[in-house]
This record gives sequence, structure tokens and C-alpha cells, in this order.
Amino acid sequence: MDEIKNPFYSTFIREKNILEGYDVYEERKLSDLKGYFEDENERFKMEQKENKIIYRVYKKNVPLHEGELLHCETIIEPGNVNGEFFMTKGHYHVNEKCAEIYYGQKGKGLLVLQNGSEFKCIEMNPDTIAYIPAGWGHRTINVSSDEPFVFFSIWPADSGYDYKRAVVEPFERRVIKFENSYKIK
Ligand code: PAN
Ligand code: ZN
Repeated sequence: MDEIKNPFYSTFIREKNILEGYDVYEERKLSDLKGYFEDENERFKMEQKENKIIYRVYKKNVPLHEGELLHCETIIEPGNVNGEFFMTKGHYHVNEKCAEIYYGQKGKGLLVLQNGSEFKCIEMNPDTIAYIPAGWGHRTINVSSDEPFVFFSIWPADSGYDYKRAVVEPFERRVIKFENSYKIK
């Protein structure tokens, strides 16, 4: 795609957790998150039993140029792998000058941020607006056991995704089910 000449829109359908008018749909199942959870044996067992969807992403296409804005909806299902809540893979932006905004829409989530030896956690409730500064790795976790966590993201189209760095320098904080809530380890 070279340039966008006309304004456009999409609509998030709250009752169905679907973005109407999306261009790209991605789903990440238990099998896509091999090695991401602390208890890999349990993740594998769960995958063999039923390869559940952990999260879904609905995205609009824009040219990947400086000045354009990518945006998407992410829906993380409730669940856990031996107590560790379902979460996104998490990534850094290739372009370290690119920040991002997350806007909480439904459910209860946690945004975990990492920058070298520094960690931050932001609780994401409906209407929470979180700012992810340039350079910080970011991952989201659904900390509810019974409802999906839904959020909207917007970020510069020339950010790029660095998933490898999040594997080489893994997120050190894990988010675990604790009583009716969560704890961070
Ligand atoms: C988000 C994420 C989305 C899925 O739009 O890409 O929530 O998470 P992973 O990309 O870690 O699988 C974002 O941060 N974009 O830059
Ligand atoms: Zn991002």
C-alpha cells in the first residue's frame, strides 16, 4: 500500500468482540506460545488436549511509512497455564523511537513493561489509557478468570515488531493467579 488518500473507519462490536471492517485477523493459540509460559510441560499438555485460542488481533492496514498510524483491537481470552494467566507474546519495537498507546475497553488486564533492568506494571481497566514510552518492551495479560480482556492500540506505522528480543531478554515478571486476583512474581 503506497498512501491513503481517503479517510476510513472501522467499528468495534462490543457484544461480539469483533472489529467490523478489519483488514487483517490473527489468532495466537496455545501452540503459538511454545516456550512463553514458565510451565512448558503443562502448556504442551493443554495444547494436546485442546489447542485453545489465547488471543486474537484485528488490524487495519496502512502504509508502513513514518507519519502513518497502525491500530488494532486485541482480545485475550481468560485462562491460565498452571496458574500463569493467558498473555500476549510481548515485543519491543524495532524502531526504538516509536511509542504506543493502549486503551482498555473491556475486562481486567495488566500491562507489563520492561526496559533493561527496569520494570513497570499498569493495571488496565475499561477506559484506562496507558502510554508505552519508546524503547520499552510490552506485554499484556488477562488477569480475570472469567471474561476476555479487550484493548485498543495505536502506534507509528514504521515501528516494526521485535519478538526475538523479548525471547532473548524475556520479561522477568510473571503474572500468576492468586485467590480471586493475581500476584506478580
Ligand atoms: C499490539 C500487539 C498486540 C498483540 O498491537 O501487537 O496486542 O501482542 P503481540 O504483538 O505481542 O503478540 C502492539 O503492541 N503493537 O505494537
Ligand atoms: Zn507494540
